[in-house]
Amino acid sequence: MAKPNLSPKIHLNKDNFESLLQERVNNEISKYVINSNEIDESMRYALSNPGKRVRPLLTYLVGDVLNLDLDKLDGTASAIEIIHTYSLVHDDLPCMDDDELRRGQPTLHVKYSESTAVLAGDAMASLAIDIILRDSNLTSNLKVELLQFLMQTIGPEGMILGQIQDISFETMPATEDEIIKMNELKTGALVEFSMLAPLVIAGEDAKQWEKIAKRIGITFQLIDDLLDIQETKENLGKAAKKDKKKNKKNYPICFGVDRTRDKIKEYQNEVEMFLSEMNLSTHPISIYINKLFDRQK
Ligand code: GRG
Repeated sequence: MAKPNLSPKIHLNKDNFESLLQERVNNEISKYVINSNEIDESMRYALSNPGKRVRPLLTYLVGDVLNLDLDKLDGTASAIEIIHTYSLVHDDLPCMDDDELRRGQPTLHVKYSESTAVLAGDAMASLAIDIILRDSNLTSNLKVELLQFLMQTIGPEGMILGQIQDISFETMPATEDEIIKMNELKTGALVEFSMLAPLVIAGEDAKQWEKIAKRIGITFQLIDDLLDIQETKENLGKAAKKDKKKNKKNYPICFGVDRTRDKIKEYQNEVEMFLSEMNLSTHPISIYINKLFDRQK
């Protein structure tokens, strides 16, 4: 008698992939924050608020293209969303962007306290690293490779550098190249990691994907900046129309909405061309990437 298949391969299609993958990563994350103390409670609060889960979805979708068993990506996808949530919690602090609303709920420091928000962010960084270290689906060599890449992504040459540039530019001028570089570091780096981590796990060449991921990462921030100007806080679930008041040097503030839209279109066309060259135009990854380019929140 044939053995029952305990881990059937999920067939992602254009109608089911988004809800299936969101549910998958939410389910994974809920396994890691289970204690009934204040730090776990505050992390659970931040992690269970309804984010779009863009980064883990990109990880799973690239993994699907590579025909990877999605079990091999669960730990990494969860770690990525946890790091992203940590960055939002710290970004919202009074000493940074000083925001009171995130994902439609009071920010963590408003709900709990500033010290809890600092510690919850720190704890999420440790937790994410620990999840990768303990992932029984990955070899030791892969864990080291992934963690080195993740540390470069989030560290003083990655997201943290981008964030400090963002803050510094509030009180000094910035060139177009500097603004694009800041976007690439503070936002693009983690998007790139999300898309390239499956290639590390699959042991495959990442050259073509690097070009795609870089453009999506930068564009994700350009769209975020446009939405800040054009949307309401009710739609976004976070503060809107704040960047100008804070003297932020983002792309639409410095170069206008039309030029920002042109820049987004230029990157979108290039990404579409790369995906088409890889015969992926009808794969869910292309559908999802187009959705990101057209997003309203
Ligand atoms: C090193 C992780 C880390 C943090 C320290 C605070 C900080 C440095 C960096 C902040 C980077 C940051 C918040 C960039 C903005 C990225 C961005 C566009 C966030 C919004 O992402 P969405 O739209 O949000 O995916 P949801 O809520 O849907 O997850």
